[in-house]
Order: sequence, then C-alpha cells, then structure tokens
Amino acid sequence: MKISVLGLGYVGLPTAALFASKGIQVTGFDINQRLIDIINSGDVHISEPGLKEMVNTVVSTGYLKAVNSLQAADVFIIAVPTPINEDKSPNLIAFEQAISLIAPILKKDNLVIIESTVPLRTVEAAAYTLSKMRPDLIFPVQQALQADIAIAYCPERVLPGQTLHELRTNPRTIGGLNKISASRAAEVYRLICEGELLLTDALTAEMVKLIENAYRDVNIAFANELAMLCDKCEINVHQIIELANRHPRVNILNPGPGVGGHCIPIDPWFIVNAFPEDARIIRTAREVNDAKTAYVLQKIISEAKNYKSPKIAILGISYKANIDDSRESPALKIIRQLLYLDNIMYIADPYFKKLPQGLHETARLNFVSMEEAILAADIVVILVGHDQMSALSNRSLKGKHVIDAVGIVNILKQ
Ligand code: SAJ
Repeated sequence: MKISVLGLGYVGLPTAALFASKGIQVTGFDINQRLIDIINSGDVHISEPGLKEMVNTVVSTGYLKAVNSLQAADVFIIAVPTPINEDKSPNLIAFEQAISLIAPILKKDNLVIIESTVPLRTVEAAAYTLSKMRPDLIFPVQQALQADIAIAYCPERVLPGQTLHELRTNPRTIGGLNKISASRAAEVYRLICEGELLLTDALTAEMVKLIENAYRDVNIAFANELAMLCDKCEINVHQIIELANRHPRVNILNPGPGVGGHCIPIDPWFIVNAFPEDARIIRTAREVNDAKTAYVLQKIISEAKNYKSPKIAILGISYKANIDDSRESPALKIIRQLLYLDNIMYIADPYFKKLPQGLHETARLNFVSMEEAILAADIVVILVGHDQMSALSNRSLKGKHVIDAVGIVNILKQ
C-alpha cells in the first residue's frame, strides 16, 4: 500500500512519519519547498517530542519522502490548513486545491481521507467536485453503496506537544460517505492507532470535530468571564475556582489571556457561520475569549499610565504553557498592541531562543531571560503558565506591579 499525505504541517508530518514507521511507503506532498528540503534532509520544521528522531529514521530508510508534485497512491490523506478569513468565514482555498490535485491521478479503488477540520458537508461537496472532474469514476455521492472511490472524514484530535502519543492512543471518529468508505479508512488507521475507532457517517464526524473544539472554547470562556467578574470585585478567581472545583460535579478550567492555537479560536466560527441565528453560546464564547485578551491589554495600559516611561516585562509568548508554539498567541497580540505605545518591553519565554517571526529586537523591544525581564521592569505581566515560571519567587516580584493572567503568583514560593 502507498500513502500520499497532502500537507506536511503539525498534523500531516507526524501522521506521515507514523505510517512510514510501520513500513508503509509514504510520500508527503507540500507546496513549501523549504519544508520539503528540511524533511528530506531528515530534519523537522516543528518541534514535537520524538518527531525529529522518527522522521530522521523513516527518511533515511526510504519509507518517507517529501515531494512538491503529488504522485499516484492507494490512499490520499488531506491534512492542509483550513483557516478563517478576516470576516470569520471559512477559508477552504488550500483544501480545494488539494482536491483538484488529487482528481487527475485518482484510480479505481483509491481511498481519500480528509483530516483537515472542515465546515459541515464539505466532505460530500468534495466528492461532488471530484465526480465532476472525473466522470469516468463512480464516487460515493447520494448514498451510493457501490463506488470506485472511497471517501472518509477522519478528523485529528491531537494536542500539540503530545501529537505522536495521541495519534497512537486517542479514540478516533471515522465518518464514511458510505459504509465501505468508513471501514476502509478504519483499516488504514488500525495500522497506527491503538485507540478505539468509532465508525459513523461523514456529516456526523464533521459535526463531532467542530463541537469538540467549541465545547473547549465555551468552557474556557466560562473561566475567562469569571476572571473578569472576580477582578472587578477584587476576589481571587483562582481561589474561587479551586474551591468550586471541590464540588464533585464542578470542573472549571483555568482563565488565561484569551485563547490561542490553530484550532480552538478558529473552528467554532465554522459552526457560527453555518448557524448565525442559533449558535448563540458558541458565538458568545468566542467573543468572551477574544474580549479577555483586550481586557488584559487594557489592564496593562491603565497601569502603565502611572509611570513616566513604563518598563514592562512580558513573561510568556507561546499560545499555551510548556510548548514553543506561538500560533494565534494572545501574548503576541498583546505585545503587538503595546508596541504602539510609549514604553519599553522586556520579553521572556524559556521556550524561545529569540522573538518569533514578525517581531524584531529594538531599543524598546528586548528579548531577555525571565530574571532580567523582572529586574528591569516596573510592571510584570505573566501571560503563560510555563512550569519554569513556578520557580520564580514572590521575593523577585517585590516592588513590581504584577498582572498575572494565568494564576502563577498564587503558587509561588516566598
Ligand atoms: N486554555 C485556557 N484555559 C484552559 C485550557 C486552555 O485558557 O483551562 C487556552 C490555552 O492557553 C490555549 C487555548 O486555550 O491558548 C487552547 O489550548 P488547548 O490546550 O485547549 O488546545 P490546543 O489548541 O492545543 O489543541 C486543541 C485540542 N482540542 C481540545 O481539547 C478540544 C486538541 O485535542 C485538538 O486536536 C486541537 O485543538 C485541534 O487540532 O483541533
């Protein structure tokens, strides 16, 4: 069996490497030549525990090859990004390109698997597009029981930082456009997945993926709203949550500076877009989580007004704790806004060696260690709760105005 994976990003590359590690011939297609060169040299462009070693092995043994022109295969797995546009509508350009690349090289008995998060009924629409482009083949549209091509939606649900482990062990929803498509996709995932494979139809699987991320967003929004209420009446939200969570059926998440990452701030919009009147809680949660970033920014700005030339330490730039990923990071949004104001910033994050792309060191924007940042600053802003931050002490923060968006100060030693 030959597998072609389209899109060698955070999901595509680990998936391709895992199949290749099982002795399957895998080609990984990407439009970015830089990624192709890095991967073919046995290296990786993303940091994920165990990934570099695995890619190095499967490239050197010849089981994985990155290519810039899609080749015929038995199974195609689409893992390209599906972001949102400025107006929050889905941007399916990369996905549609992937479908048109597959169309001319499809052969009878091929299986097409979609892993990218997509709006409802996208999988069925893709099958229609393919059937128009390849009238010589029968596709599983209109409940067709017999078809030449199998098509299934198998969304990923891995947590960045634990991708390889979760790819192997998480249960997986597998939604076929017909029953054969689902069972053929399950046979493929069985090769790499020890978790339960839950077979259903494509539309159900599309909705399951979207609501998983919306569920998380709504729950984080609850914690963030609570944090803003508690802040207004000067109650410690972290203590409130700790005590409330001692109730046997309450489990409130942690407030933060807003929600980042490549999925949770984006996918709920696919639902809101499809149901603008009815998806009220999901829309509000998105708005609350975005408003939390603005709330933290405003707190920094009002405190900075108390200083003639404010010096601000920003601790944490990743989108969440204990990873070096800054996609959609609320911290970066806050830093960019503060650049418009008259202050000096000292940025620190033990997971980064330098400022992420798009930010450059200047006299007003310094990338330093946590200790240096605290020492230099009047205002210390904690935006990510990396484990290393719990090694800070209350003594080191003495005399500083601290704005703690994640509740680190509560657990610091003296
Ligand atoms: N966050 C909080 N408070 C919390 C938990 C998270 O503010 O209590 C914030 C984080 O700091 C971060 C954001 O939410 O900014 C998202 O972090 P996350 O750890 O919840 O999720 P991701 O984006 O790293 O990965 C998510 C996961 N989805 C769910 O947990 C429902 C993952 O399983 C999915 O595979 C992934 O999105 C995806 O690709 O969809």
